[in-house]
Amino acid sequence: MKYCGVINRYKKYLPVSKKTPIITINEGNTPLIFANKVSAVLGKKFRVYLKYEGLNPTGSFKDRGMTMAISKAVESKSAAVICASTGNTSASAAAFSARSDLKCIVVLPEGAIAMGKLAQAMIHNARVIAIKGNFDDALDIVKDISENYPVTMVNSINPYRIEGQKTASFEIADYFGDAPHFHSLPVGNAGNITAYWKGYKEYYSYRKISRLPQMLGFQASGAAPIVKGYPIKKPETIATAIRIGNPASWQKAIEAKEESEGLIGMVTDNQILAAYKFLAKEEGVFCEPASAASIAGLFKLNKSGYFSRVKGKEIIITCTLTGHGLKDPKIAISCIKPPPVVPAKTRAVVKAAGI
Ligand code: AN7
Repeated sequence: MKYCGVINRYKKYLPVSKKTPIITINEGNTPLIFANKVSAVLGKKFRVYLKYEGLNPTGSFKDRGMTMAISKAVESKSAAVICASTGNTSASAAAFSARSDLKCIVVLPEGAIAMGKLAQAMIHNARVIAIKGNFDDALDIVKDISENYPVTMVNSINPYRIEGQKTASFEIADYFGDAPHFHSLPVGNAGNITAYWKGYKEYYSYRKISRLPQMLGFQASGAAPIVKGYPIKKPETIATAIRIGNPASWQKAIEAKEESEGLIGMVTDNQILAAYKFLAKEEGVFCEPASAASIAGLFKLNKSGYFSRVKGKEIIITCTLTGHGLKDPKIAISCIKPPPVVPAKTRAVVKAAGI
């Protein structure tokens, strides 16, 4: 059967009708990759799978929610959409707007967006505005504008975003024929953990799965308002995607944690980078730093003995790798030594290669 994006595939579970014009770039249908070496770290009975959302058309999970938000914006005859973003939302909003006739306005924190994401928003022809403030300031402004001007907000406060993003849980459940035992993912504005939990709960209510996973969400320790219990005025982390001090879906994230008997924890930038490099070096999977928080979190929990209490023969853990590594080439390059430069001679190359 030909694949035409998440709305076509999961229409039954989404608030769309025959009248909804479906704006799609064939998002979704991303691979679940078995992570042999991550699993080995946790122990024999653990099977860790990576939901590689970096393989979406704009390189992040945001496309799942954006196909819904933009389709509904077009259905309601909106002329323009607006979002605040740490980068990926803007890249996705710009791309889906380009496919429709929507004007796309993007408000970004100046100097805090990974280069790939900024390039995407601009090449897809969004009106990009950088503010002298952080993501939380940008979100406040965008809320204000969408309440007072005829523009549709496409941040994850827009309920259609969450609806689209929940399809990632459906794909995982369809793959295994049931839910995983644990699901780990990074938490920024907390839209995605909200969406995944909603998806799993809906599938459970339709009896498509026989159990619910425990949700494990991870913030960066310099931007961990939910863990600390108060908004962070000046969030800081190398994982710019999740550099958020006052998440919009804060309460929903707490519900996901409590209802699923999971947890929301935090990982340091060093732990994030270690997991990021581990995935690249040991699994051949390149994700952006924020995405690696899901694996850094697993490693941290594992060290603390969290998984040793888990009963069962085979424990399936899925981890969302939310964005592609190429989004943030600067970070990758800063993690490695520059290559040696040698004379243009076979002998010199052989020697430098250590053959
Ligand atoms: C790679 O693009 O908030 O907890 O404005 O880009 O649903 O916010 C991005 C968030 C994780 C956190 N990983 O997801 C934005 C934005 C990556 C991300 C998150 C983001 P949420």
